[in-house]
Amino acid sequence: MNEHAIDLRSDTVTLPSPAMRQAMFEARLGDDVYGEDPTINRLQAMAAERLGKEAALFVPSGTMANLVCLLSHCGRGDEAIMGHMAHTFLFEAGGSAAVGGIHPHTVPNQPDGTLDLDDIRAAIRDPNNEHYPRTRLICLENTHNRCGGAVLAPDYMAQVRALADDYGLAIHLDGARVFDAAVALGVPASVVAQDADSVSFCLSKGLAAPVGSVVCGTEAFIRSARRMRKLLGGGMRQAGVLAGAGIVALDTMVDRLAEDHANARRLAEGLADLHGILLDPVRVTTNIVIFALAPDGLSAEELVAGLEARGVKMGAIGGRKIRAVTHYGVQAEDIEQAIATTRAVIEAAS
Ligand code: TLP
Repeated sequence: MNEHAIDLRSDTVTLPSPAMRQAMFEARLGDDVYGEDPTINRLQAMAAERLGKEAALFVPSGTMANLVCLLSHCGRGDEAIMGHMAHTFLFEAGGSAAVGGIHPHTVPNQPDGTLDLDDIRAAIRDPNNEHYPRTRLICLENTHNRCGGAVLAPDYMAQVRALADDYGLAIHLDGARVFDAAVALGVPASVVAQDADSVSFCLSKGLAAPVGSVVCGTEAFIRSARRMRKLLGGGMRQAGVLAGAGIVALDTMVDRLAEDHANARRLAEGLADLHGILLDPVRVTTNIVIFALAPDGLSAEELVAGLEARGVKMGAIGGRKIRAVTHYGVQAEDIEQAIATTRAVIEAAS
């Protein structure tokens, strides 16, 4: 067995590279609430440029990034349309409702992460009917976490944009893994984000920075997001120590995401060959592998416990499903080890 645990629970477990630690040590700092931290200002300018937007804002987490965006787009009682598997709906503690009084209106996520255009259209309210909340926003997620890292294609995004324009709605893109989408599509991240009014992305997932996310949009939108960040307590003073790592992440960690995608595909192929694992490897196009266990075998919790006892970590995500995520801390040989260990746990139980 490898001496180190092979941790496939999430790409959030990545540790900063030596170059990031050095950049953190050397970062020039100032008070960012005064807008005076040169390292944060540089990261924000880089992020806006990469995402093709006018301006950007550094925030502590992906959760806060999405929340400042929703609070900037919607007032109390306004409605935001989102997928029933959206991270904003499932895993952000209901923040937009709790803090912003925003009414989430879910429509089904298709297995490829999209929302059916007819479902979106049917969810949009008649603004002249006083019984209804006012529809303001459509939220999309790219790549889509709970849909197995699925990538939304630019032409799908363009169709949602046209629909949103017909009804005067804004689009927010939860792009926590937007660079994974860009690498998988072979396009710049600005193309992935071009049809969204606002986009959030995480530095602390596949890009391996220790902390931080960035919100991008128009100058006016970012002024509002900045106010919302303050309201949430997310103004962080000399946070250039964090942004320094973020700059290195943008400079050095984007192209290597292709390695994570190859590792995820290999993991999916290896797992799909095992008895009792239900998985179509062709659907794995980025760094997330979600598979199900056949009804007559081990439960997800049992398989995860068996793996952990042998030094491989994956996440049971409800029902008979398990998630494994590849990242900077996982090498090709770890993937072979993870497949062999999964085979051993399944064989030991049968
Ligand atoms: N996702 C985490 C968990 O919360 C599930 C993970 O391990 O994948 N948007 C998307 C699409 C995300 O996947 C996540 C985190 C977030 C937003 C929130 O980011 P953080 O954790 O920085 O608040």
